[in-house]
Amino acid sequence: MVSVRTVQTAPFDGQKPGTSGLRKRVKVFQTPHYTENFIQSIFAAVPKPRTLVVGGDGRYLMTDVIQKIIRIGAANGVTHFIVGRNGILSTPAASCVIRKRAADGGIILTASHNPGGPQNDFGIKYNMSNGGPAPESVTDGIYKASLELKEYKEAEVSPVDLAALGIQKFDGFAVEIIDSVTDYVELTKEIFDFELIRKFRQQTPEFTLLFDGLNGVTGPYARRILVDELGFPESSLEQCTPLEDFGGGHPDPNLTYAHKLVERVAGEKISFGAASDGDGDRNMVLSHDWFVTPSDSVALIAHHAECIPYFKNKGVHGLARSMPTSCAIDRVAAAKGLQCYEVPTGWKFFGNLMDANKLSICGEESFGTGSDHIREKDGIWAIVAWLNIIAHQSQQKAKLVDVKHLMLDFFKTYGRNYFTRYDYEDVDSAGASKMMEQLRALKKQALESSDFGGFKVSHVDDFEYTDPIDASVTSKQGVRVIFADSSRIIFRLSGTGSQGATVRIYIERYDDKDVELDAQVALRPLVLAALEISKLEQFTGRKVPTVIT
Ligand code: VG1
Ligand code: CO
Repeated sequence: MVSVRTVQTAPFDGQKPGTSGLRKRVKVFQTPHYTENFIQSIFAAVPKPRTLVVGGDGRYLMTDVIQKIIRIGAANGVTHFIVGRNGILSTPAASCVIRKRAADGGIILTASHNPGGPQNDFGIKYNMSNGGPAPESVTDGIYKASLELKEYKEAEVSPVDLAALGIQKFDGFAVEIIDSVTDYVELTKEIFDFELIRKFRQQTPEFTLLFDGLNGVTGPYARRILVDELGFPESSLEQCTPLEDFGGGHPDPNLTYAHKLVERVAGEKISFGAASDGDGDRNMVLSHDWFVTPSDSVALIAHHAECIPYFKNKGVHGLARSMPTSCAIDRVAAAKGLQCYEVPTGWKFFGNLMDANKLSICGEESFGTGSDHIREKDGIWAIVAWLNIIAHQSQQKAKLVDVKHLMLDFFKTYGRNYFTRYDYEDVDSAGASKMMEQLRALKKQALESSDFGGFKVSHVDDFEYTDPIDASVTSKQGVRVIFADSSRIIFRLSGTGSQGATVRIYIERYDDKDVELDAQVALRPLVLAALEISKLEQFTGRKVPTVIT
């Protein structure tokens, strides 16, 4: 057995995983013992893993932390580490590898769409043997362990060569370095009709594609799938080299941070533009004449699911969305006679439903879309799903059915759920908490007697979720103000930031007649109502949002 040393330490405050793992400034993770403490707390709280998948989005500090995980993991009973080459595994690829290789769990190193580099963010997340993020019962256990920790154990081994594919044997454990992309590409090929997409691309030269990896982890995955497998030209890829600091950018696929893509798609009249975030689980889809909201995207995929071989073969068992996500997908579920679940924000809440075979397709308004093929949201999956649908529809109609026409057709069937989200980043935490307290105290009667541009309030609550499978209850998930015409305003605080607080306001309105309005115009009266109800400016001092999506 390899020799193990025990290191004395003291607990740190605040090692509480948020919506998706522990996210802090790199500098915090560099505090002596900070990272080791958290890793040891994971091993103290989760069912003892013997086979553990390790990888991340390539951001600054990642390879150092992988070496620490190997040392501490080996000292805590892990006998087989499966690590992406050079540490690289996108979040969906890590989920895929855990499932495919029947690992006991995985540690994913990412702060997702948060900027990277020495001055920015790092993150650590634990996934269970189903490939999905640890549920709250487990993350609460990790936090509790972190508060009581007095020592950690580490195996005394020299650093592992993360670049050499194959198995490296140590005394009592082994480290297997795998290609970062292969397992994931194989799974993707089983899900979609690659042959159909290839044929469509060959026969439709006017269909142009541009994918922007935002210098996150998805570049190599996109190249293998879009270029090598589907035959799109190399020039369809932009910013597809993973960089430690994402080139200094914000690897978040939305209209604000993916502006290079947005400008090129508009300027060059590109038919299909797409982007993914730092760790590859988010996606954005647009064309030169249409921006697809994530809420509409998942609804459209659900509507057309049967043209995707995976769903054609397995069937669609149910749909779901996070609470703030627009209700477009509910309409698809109703039309297809499927159950539609509403869960709190965060992908971890979909896992139980998927494991119980009650959920096939789901999404979040925050550019997260996915299915039960894995237990994470999956950026590339969503993009290929769109290509599969476009190829299929175009074949059916014997002409190019583009993004805009797909969406307009969808609205003709279901009407349109206009949606927008306003984010106020890095606001004073005390002010943000006071604002939420005030919102929690709101009463329907009081709101009804005020006038919000003619909107009548029908329901106010702080969202609480009871998991239909294990009956666990998650409360205080966001204040909802629902109006008589089904419009909604939702207020919640982010659980992924590393500094201050981020206030999110989600606004939605349904219209079955005017479906081609500008969303900001269509939602303006509700935005004003939201600002009035929340007294946001009074509590936070902010006049304008940092990001509108
Ligand atoms: C945000 C999104 C949420 C998403 C989470 C993780 O959380 O709103 O929908 O699941 O990020 O996504 P919050 O608590 O900041 O609103 V990712 O791509 O960071 O793993
Ligand atoms: Co992400």
